[in-house]
Amino acid sequence: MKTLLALALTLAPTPVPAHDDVQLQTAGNCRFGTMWIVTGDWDGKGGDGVGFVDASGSTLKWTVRNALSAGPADKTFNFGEKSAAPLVGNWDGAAGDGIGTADTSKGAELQWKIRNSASAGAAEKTFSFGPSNSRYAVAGDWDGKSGDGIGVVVESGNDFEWRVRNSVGAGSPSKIFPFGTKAESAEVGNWDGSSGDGIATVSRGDGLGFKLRNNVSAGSANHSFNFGSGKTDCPVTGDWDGDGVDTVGIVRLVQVGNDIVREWQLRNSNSAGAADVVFRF
Ligand SMILES: [Ca+2]
Ligand SMILES: [Ca+2]
Ligand SMILES: [Ca+2]
Ligand SMILES: [Ca+2]
Repeated sequence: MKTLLALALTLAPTPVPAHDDVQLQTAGNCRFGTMWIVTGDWDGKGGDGVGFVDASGSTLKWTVRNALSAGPADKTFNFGEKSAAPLVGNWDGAAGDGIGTADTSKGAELQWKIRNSASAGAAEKTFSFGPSNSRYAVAGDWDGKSGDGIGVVVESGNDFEWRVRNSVGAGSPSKIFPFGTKAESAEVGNWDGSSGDGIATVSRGDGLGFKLRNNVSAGSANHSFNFGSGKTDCPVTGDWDGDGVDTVGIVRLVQVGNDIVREWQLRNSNSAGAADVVFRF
C-alpha cells in the first residue's frame, strides 16, 4: 500500500490521456505521460501479471505485481535507459517472461537489450534489429516454439508492415507481411491458445477497436470488437486467467480523492462485453 500511495502522489494532478502515437512504442505497452503500462508472467507460474515502468528518471524503473488485484508491488527494479521503450518477452522459452528495451537513439537501427529474468541486472543480449523509425518494437512467439522472438512494425504507405524474427538477435526477418494501417496501434498475443502468438491492431474511436488475427501473416481478423474507451484508455493484452489464451483489457487513469490512480479492466474473452476483473494498481 505504501508503494501504491507514494506512486499516486507522484502522478500528475489531472488525468493524462493515453498516449500511443508519438514515438516508438512497444506492443501492448501504452503509456500515460512518462509511465508505461506493461503486462507479463513475472513469476513463471502461468498467467500474466501487471505493471508499470516509470521513465521519468535516468533509468527505467519497473514495478510489477503478480496478482490481478489491488495491493503492493511484488518487485521493483531498474532496467533500461530513459531513452528506450520497455519490452516484455519470454526470450528463453522457460520460466515466465523476461524484460527488454528497444532504443531509437543509438543510430539508424533500433538497439535491443534483452534480459531473461524480470529483475535488475545486465542485459544478456544487445543487438540491432529493425529501423529506428519503426512504429512498434514487438515480442512474440511467431513459430510456436522456443519462446518469443522479436519484431518491428513499420509504416509502409498508409499500412503497417510487420517484420518478425524467430531468433532473439541480429539478422534478417523470418517473415515480412502487411497487417493493419498506420492509424492503428499494434498488439501481440496468443488469441487461440495454440501454436504461439498471433497479431492485432487497435484503432481509437469512441471505443478501442481490437482486430485480432491468429496467424502471423497477412489476412483478415479472426476477432473484431470494441472494448474500453478510445478517448482515455491504454489497451493491454495478456493471459489473465492462466488458461493459455491471451485476451484484452484496458488501463484508465481515475481520480480517487486527491489521487490519480490506474484502474485495470480486464476481460477473459476476445469479444465485446463487460470486464471480468477490475482493480486499481
Ligand atoms: Ca523466460
Ligand atoms: Ca518461437
Ligand atoms: Ca496461437
Ligand atoms: Ca486467458
